[in-house]
Amino acid sequence: MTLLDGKKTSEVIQDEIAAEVAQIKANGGKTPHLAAVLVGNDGGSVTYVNNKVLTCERIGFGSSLIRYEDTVTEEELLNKIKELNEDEGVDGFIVQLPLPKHINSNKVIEAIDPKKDVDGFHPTNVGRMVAGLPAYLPATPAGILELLKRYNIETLGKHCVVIGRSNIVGTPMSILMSKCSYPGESTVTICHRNTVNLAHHTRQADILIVAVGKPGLVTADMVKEGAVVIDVGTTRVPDASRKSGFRLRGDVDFENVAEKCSYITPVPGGVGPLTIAMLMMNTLKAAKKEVYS
Ligand code: L34
Repeated sequence: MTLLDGKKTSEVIQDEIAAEVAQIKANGGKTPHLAAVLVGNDGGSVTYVNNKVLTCERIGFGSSLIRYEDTVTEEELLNKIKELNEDEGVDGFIVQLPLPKHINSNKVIEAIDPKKDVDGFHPTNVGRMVAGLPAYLPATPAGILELLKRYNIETLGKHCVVIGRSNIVGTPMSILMSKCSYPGESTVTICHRNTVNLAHHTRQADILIVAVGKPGLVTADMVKEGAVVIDVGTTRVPDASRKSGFRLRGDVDFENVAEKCSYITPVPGGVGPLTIAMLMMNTLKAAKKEVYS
């Protein structure tokens, strides 16, 4: 079994980006700038966004963090997005999800200029991705592709089973794994809460990608010997022995599943850090006007 080391891979990618940024600056180019909008104080969201801002600093990007109480109105948020769309200093920006219930996330996402949508959530980028046109790919699926690529994992002709159909991970992941270029060329099955006999499907998987947010959902009996297992879940569960009072758990029963796998991602230190690295990659592309000229 080989551990897919997301933390290390993320650092390698960050170093590559940092070198390119240094080059851009040395040539008198503009410093890439990412802005992040964070609403409320959800512990996970605060951590992830802080990690994004810290990573910007580490690799030489400019960054701005715009925070709102969870009482912010949709109108205030839409006004900020308009401002960020027009701000020439900002190459790309994200609105961290989830948003409070009184705000329509789809409306917020649709307000973002697709050229600055480095999360790849705007329907224009989603459509362009599906059509195989240049687009910002959502960071988590892009991170998983990058991991498969950097560990030289064969995907052609493999059966890839994706559990979860979210707009952020499951749906784009399933599309990307079926594309006709590496990593892709897989036969894809999408499972979700109404799938009958989930284990029947997961046991057919050469590559199993789990993005549900239910700790321990995937047990050893559900996994084929030699499968590649990608665990996207990062749920905080209470843990009195930790100073923080919680620990992170993936959707996969790691201890027992790991013994059966050829490759597996840990949680933490798997897909999470790569999500951040790929957001940086998208921001660099935005600054270089690589996706939209
Ligand atoms: N707009 N909303 C928007 N864009 C995104 O790309 C996200 N996502 C998901 C939630 N909402 C979003 C993230 O940023 C999930 N996500 C994310 C990002 C980073 C990490 C996990 C999820 C991460 O860094 N995980 C670390 C542990 C961090 C910790 O200590 O809690 C890990 O090793 O898994």
